[in-house]
Amino acid sequence: MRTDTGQIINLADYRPTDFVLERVDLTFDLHPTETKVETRLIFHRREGVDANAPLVLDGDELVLSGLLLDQSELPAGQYDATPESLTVRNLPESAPFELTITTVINPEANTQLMGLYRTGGIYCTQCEAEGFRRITYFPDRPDVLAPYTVNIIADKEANPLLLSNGNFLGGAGYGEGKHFAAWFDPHPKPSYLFALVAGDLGVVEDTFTTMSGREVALKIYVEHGKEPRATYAMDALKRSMKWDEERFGREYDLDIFMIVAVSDFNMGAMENKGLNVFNDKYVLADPETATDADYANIEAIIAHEYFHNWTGNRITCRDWFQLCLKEGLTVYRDHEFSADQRSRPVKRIAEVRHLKSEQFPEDSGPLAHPVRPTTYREINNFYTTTVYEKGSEVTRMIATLLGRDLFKKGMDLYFDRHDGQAVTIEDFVKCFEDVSGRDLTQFSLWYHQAGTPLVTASGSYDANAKTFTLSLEQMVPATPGQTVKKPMHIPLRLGLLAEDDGLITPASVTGAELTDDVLHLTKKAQTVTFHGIPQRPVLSLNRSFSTPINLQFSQSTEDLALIARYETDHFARWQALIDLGLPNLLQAARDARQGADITCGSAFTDALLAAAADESLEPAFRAQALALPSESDIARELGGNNDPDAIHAARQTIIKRIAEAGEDVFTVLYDGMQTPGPFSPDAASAGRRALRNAALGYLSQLDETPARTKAAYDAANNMTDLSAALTILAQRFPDTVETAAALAHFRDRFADNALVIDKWFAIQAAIPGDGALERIQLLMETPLFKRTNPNRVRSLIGTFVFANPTGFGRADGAGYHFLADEILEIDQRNPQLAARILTSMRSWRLLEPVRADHARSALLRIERAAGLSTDVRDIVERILKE
Ligand code: 0A1
Ligand code: ZN
Repeated sequence: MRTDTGQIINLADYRPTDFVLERVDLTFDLHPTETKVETRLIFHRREGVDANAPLVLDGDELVLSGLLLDQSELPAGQYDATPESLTVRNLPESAPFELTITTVINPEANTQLMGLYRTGGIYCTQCEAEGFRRITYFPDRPDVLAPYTVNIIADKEANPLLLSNGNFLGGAGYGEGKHFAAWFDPHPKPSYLFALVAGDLGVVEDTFTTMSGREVALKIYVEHGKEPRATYAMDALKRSMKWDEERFGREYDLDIFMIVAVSDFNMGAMENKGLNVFNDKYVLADPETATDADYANIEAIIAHEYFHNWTGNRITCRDWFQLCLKEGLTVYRDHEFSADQRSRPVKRIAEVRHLKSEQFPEDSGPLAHPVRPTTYREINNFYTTTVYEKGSEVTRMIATLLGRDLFKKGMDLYFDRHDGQAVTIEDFVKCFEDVSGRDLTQFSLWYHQAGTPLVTASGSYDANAKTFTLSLEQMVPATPGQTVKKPMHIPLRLGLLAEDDGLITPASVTGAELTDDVLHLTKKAQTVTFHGIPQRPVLSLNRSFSTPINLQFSQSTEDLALIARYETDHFARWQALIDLGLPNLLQAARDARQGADITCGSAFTDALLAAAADESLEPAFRAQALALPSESDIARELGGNNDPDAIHAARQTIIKRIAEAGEDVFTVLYDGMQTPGPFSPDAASAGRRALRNAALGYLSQLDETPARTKAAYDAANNMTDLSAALTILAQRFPDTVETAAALAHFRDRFADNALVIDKWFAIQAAIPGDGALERIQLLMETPLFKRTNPNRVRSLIGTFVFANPTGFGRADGAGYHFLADEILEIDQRNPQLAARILTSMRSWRLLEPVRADHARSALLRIERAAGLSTDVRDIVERILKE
């Protein structure tokens, strides 16, 4: 394991390599514990580089077992090899030269799942961000692009399949029960996009004919017997390929596109050129074992990785500071794809929910960093919701500022201008400046300033002057390393709603630029006057969440109720319902803390139930409306001195009040929202299931016994309904025989399906209350708990620490100390996984003092432990920093 070196990498230190890599030839002789890798690299010295400059290659836990320069041995003094680097001196001044490097690595022992490792009996690689250097010495950085030839030799019986990037060149027997295959990828790529897979897998095959008429072979490899569960992923892939042609004019560029599903993977999936590797959770689905959410995730992640072929692979990042160049843009592209495939407003609501519950806390805590950071210690820790989701929001704002046509032109220019290059955020933004003539200097602060801007708004109507005046003020909070902030360019979509009906169009606007419905807030404080307004308007602000800000805008409950009922922007309707509900939840949490009675305003319940019952609204929207902000969302909004038990009690009481007020509505929905006929994962059917299960959740609050929910469990004929019923049983009736029976039944029925057993663990890990920790510890003793499988660890330990605030945050601090023990344990094997789970502590300073003290001492225990990985040390030190 790479332990901490304390080395900080700074963007300001970037400079190109001294040597240009012309081509790469790799030969792998695969063996579970002794794989021999022969790497032939052709370099030449970059023009202008000192003739004495040595070549320095990266390594990580490597041992050099052979080195040739132009096929000849080197004298000992001409090179130095350590596990972390290979330095070669006295290289030709200008002529190209060939370096042949031999390393021997042990895939079986690779528990970090970075580099070449074994999972489920197959060989598999993960090279982003710095995994390639665990295979061979190499200039392992994204601005070194070269075409690759890969030869794979392996035992034929155990590994009938030998895959790598690019197009298949050929294969043959290799004596002694071995065979080999050769692949060539003509598209110059950085090492992080390299992939190799070998083993024995089943396949689902199809073809896609591109817009210029080329036929591409599509193959999805899965464990034998799981082929039928990969057909939805194949369908999603074909839809993604078509969509990228239609929307962005992007055509696929190899003869074959492959996806391999593996069960041990640190992240969701990886966009290796022509050979994506996926966590099997995001490939495998059938109605019996996958929920509607699983289907939607598969569709989105298949699309995301495929879209990387252009945004990430053909045009890549100059350095890892530019990660958002590929990730923010590709998330934006997959969001747009899902919006087109499903319901745009419902998709937007889901995105914003996710952004607020994951990215906003990151941006307001000790781990806050700009979308384009300028310094890092461990790049693995920068695959964050800020880089991904806020990065996507920034791209969305460029589209909002420019409008659809100019945005498309800017993207076309980006693809034309930078194809085959490794570029920066500045290069990306320049394309949009060039096509629009707009100066995006101030806007670019979105990439450089961390922290969620707070916009305060107030409006007043002057009936005599027929004007509506809107005062806006922005404040960007201080974040680690950035205390002074400049005003940002904030594009606020807005609508002036008439109280009777429709939208009011102002005759003119002064004080700010308004393009269509986008108001440009660019100063610290700005007063905007809308002229020619015949009646008092109801202002709908930040429609579609056009900008990722916190908005402070006091609106009357009447105005919010009007927006909730009549806005044509359905996202704004949902937001208005949240704005009506949140004050009730916050007050309830404060009251619960004081032991006072909890109340809930009828304006909120009325509006919520009206939306739930409104048949003109799509069921998926109504289900979203009924899902109240989570306990963590409420904690974030409370902003400090938080007591998870009080928040839980408050939220539960409000849910009960809604259930009481809406019993009739929920009964009608539960009876009426059936989805007759065979299961279909389409968005409309999924929406009906979501609404029906939301209704069941509320109804269960009124039930004295689990009978109704248990009946729903018994009647379920798909995983969405089955897991929803089991979740309600576990949450609402945790200690009943019915719940115990359902949990046992679920476990026995799906014992041989790891992805479903992950759900079984997660459902139990989320059961609130003081007893949760003991439950987790018991579950860890069961033979089904597999410490080496990241999905399993995330489903049990991850769910507990991220999604069970009362159980994890119990007042005696035992949850935090459990986490500390687990982090130290996991870190020995898989630092990336440990560091990610540790981020669950990022908001510890918002806890009330007793819990905060326990949290601090658990964190200090981690910080003081010997032999921490760079990954964990980086996170723990940032989290603890004053
Ligand atoms: N580029 C991938 C995410 C990814 C990053 C790192 C990984 O291993 C440490 C794996 C995948 C994506 O955006 O999908
Ligand atoms: Zn990505």
